[in-house]
Amino acid sequence: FQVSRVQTKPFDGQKPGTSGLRKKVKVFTQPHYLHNFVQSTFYALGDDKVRGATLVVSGDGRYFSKDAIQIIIKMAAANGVRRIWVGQNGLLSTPAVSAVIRERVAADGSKANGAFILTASHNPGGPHEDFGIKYNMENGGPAPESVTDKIYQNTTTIKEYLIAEGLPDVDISTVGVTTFSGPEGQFDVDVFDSTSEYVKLMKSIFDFGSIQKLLASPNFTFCYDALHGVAGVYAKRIFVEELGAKESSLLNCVPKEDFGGGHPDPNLTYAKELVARMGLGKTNESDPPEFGAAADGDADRNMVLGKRFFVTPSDSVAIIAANAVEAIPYFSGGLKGVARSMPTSAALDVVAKHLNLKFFEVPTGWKFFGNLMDAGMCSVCGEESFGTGSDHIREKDGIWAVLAWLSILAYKNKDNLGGGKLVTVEDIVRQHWAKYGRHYYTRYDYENVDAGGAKDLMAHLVKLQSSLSEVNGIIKGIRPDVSNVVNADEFEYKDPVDGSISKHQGIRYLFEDGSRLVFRLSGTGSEGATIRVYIEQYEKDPSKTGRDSQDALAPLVEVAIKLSKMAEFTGRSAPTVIT
Ligand code: VG1
Ligand code: CO
Repeated sequence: FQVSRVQTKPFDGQKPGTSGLRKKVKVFTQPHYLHNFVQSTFYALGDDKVRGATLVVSGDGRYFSKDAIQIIIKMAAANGVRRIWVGQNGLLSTPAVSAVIRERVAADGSKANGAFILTASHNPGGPHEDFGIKYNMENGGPAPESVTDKIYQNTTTIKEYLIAEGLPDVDISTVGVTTFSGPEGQFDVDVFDSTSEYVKLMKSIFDFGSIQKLLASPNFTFCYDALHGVAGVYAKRIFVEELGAKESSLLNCVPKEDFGGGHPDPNLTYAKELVARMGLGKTNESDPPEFGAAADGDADRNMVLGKRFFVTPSDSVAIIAANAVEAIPYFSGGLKGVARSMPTSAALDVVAKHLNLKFFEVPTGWKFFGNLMDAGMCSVCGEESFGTGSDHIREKDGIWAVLAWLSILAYKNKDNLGGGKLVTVEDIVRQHWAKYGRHYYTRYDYENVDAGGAKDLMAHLVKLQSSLSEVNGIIKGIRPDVSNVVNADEFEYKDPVDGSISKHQGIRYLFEDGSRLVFRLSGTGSEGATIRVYIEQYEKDPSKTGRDSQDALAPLVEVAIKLSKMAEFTGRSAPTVIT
């Protein structure tokens, strides 16, 4: 093949957000748009990291992925990349990409240097919805801000990109290697089974035998909803073929380019079918399964449900951390430390204190956990946004979280699988609250609000922080039964490993009784702005941990909405989604 140099001009707004660049498909399919971003990434990595490199290119299978993969293959060839690895049909979950980078070895012993992941994660897909792309590094984790800043800089000055236009499209539906020869020598495209590395890794972490026994037990029932995302591929392999779950326990496990028209976000609003089946919907399900779970489009998120019971993600990571050493062989030697993102509830903090573990609070987004893990300081981490994971890879991992919960259930029930009464998901959570106290928690999302109004709201909240007595005066006027704000700031993080500083990571109001209000603007949307309000209250008294969470939090919610002047700034009287 020959290399062409194509003239181009910068596009505005190619700044990667919390997790890559996400835009409407019609934006991504403009001539040169994707090309500019990919070339800017190659420039940011530098010639010595690109020439001769092995790169993974795949994603959640959303609309435009197949075209994007062919474009990236041709550009990689032109930029001197040695080989491209593609999951069969272009499918690899985000956690599987991370596993492939860390585990897969080419015939000549090379490993992958990085990956383009084609996904907009939990955002809907299809010709009128979202596409996305992000770059992951050699450690399997998202590119750090130093790299994404460089990529963005390059997109503002780019003049040309390189592409091997004459290279024929590669058949990515069939496993096998296709070899080409270019001006700099051989170039390979290796299409491989999307599941093999990932399944092998999961088997090395969990005791599949004990999970198999749990799933085979007559009194245990199971259900998994992939929301037509890429998780379906892994769910079939792992839950059905490896662990013996019934095929009928899988919902929406065929990946679709438009996620069947749905919103592939595993929460109580969007995972409607699962929610109904688990007895949490409006219809009255007579006998819901004991355990249910869902994933987002790229399978890095998870929602865990028990029979008629919702597990808050902030509780989920705390419960996994509290039980990991006993229930999961990978952690039998102990945990190196735990971490959560700032808006995630402090349930994990209490476990860390109790178990005397190193603990870290990082900004939103998975990239900040990677440094801690590479330095051997953190084993288990999580976010309130349905993200849970560990140092087995450098991404959050939806299937891993489900296997972790199944392991805990298997461990707690090892003596009563013959037909006795099971320790349920709900029992495990309630016992956890009884021991550690409960962090009532909710998040209100105001999606696609006017960007100017959102900015003004945030500015208003920052300005208020300069006088706590004024803030407390306003709060007393709204709800006299809410405690006093004792500290208010914008969260700033200094990475303990590389010393880098990330500012403006969310506005915090911290109360005397441990309650918190946090306000952030989302960095993953593709239209307008999304305001997230995180509301948390700690209850230590075991006789008071069983309340309905929206009831318990009602006073703080009212304060959050009125203090921020939500209605005035956004014109919204209610959030789009409550989790
Ligand atoms: C959201 C979540 C954040 C998560 C990120 C990527 O970001 O809040 O916790 O890490 O999505 O998740 P934001 O900036 O919109 O709040 V995923 O599943 O899109 O890779
Ligand atoms: Co995701």
